[in-house]
Amino acid sequence: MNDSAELANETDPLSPDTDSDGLRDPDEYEVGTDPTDPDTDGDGVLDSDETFATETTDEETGVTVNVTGEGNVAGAVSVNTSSRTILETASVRNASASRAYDFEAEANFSTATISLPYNDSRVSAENETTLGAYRYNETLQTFVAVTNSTVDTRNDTVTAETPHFSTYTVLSTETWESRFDRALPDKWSNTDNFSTLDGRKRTATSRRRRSTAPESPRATPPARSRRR
Ligand SMILES: [Ca+2]
Ligand SMILES: [Ca+2]
Ligand SMILES: [Ca+2]
Repeated sequence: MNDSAELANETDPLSPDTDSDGLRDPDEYEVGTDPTDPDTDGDGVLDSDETFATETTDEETGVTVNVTGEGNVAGAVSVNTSSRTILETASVRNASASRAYDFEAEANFSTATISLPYNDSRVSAENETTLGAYRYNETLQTFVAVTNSTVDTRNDTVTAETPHFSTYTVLSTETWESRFDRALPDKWSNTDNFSTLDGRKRTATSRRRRSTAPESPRATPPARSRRR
C-alpha cells in the first residue's frame, strides 16, 4: 500500500500498526478490521486477538490455503514446491498427480483447508475421482492419506482439511495402494511387509521390540531378498 492510499484511509504511513492493536495495517485490511480502531467490533478483545478465517493463493504453485486463527494467519503462510527425496521413488512417481508442496505458517492456527491443483493427464478418467490428498508423515517417512479429502474434477483440485502443516501432494489412491498388493512371498508376515516397502529401514517399532529382551529369544529374521 502506498502513502496516498494510507492517507485516504486515515492511517499513519510511518507506522505499520497505526492503532497499536498488534495487527499491522495491511493485515487489518486483509481481515476486514479498522486500522484506526484497536477493537473494531467493541467487544473488549483486541483486533489482533480476534479469530478470523483468512485465505491466500500462492501464485507460483496455484495452491490455496484457508486458515482459521488469530489475526491474518494466511499472511504468515508460505507454500513451496517440495524437494523431498521420497518424491524420486518409483511408487510416488507412478501414483503422483501433482507436485508436492511444503507448507509452513509463522503463526498458530486451529484448522487449515488446503486446495492442491493436480494434472488430470496424470490419471485416467475413471481414477480421477479417487485422487486423494496425502500428507508426508515424518515418523513413517512416507505419504499417508488425509482423511476426507475431496476431488473437484472440474477445477482439477483436491481439497483437504488439516490441523497442521507438512508436505502434501495428490496421489492416485488406487495406484499408491496397489504397491501393497504386489505378490509377496507367502512366508512374509504383515509386519515384515510393512517395514520393507520401498526398501525402508525397519521401523522404530520393530527396533524397540528387539531391544526388550528377554521377551523373545527369537533370532533375527533371516535376510529376505526383495523381488520387484
Ligand atoms: Ca492495527
Ligand atoms: Ca484495528
Ligand atoms: Ca474486538
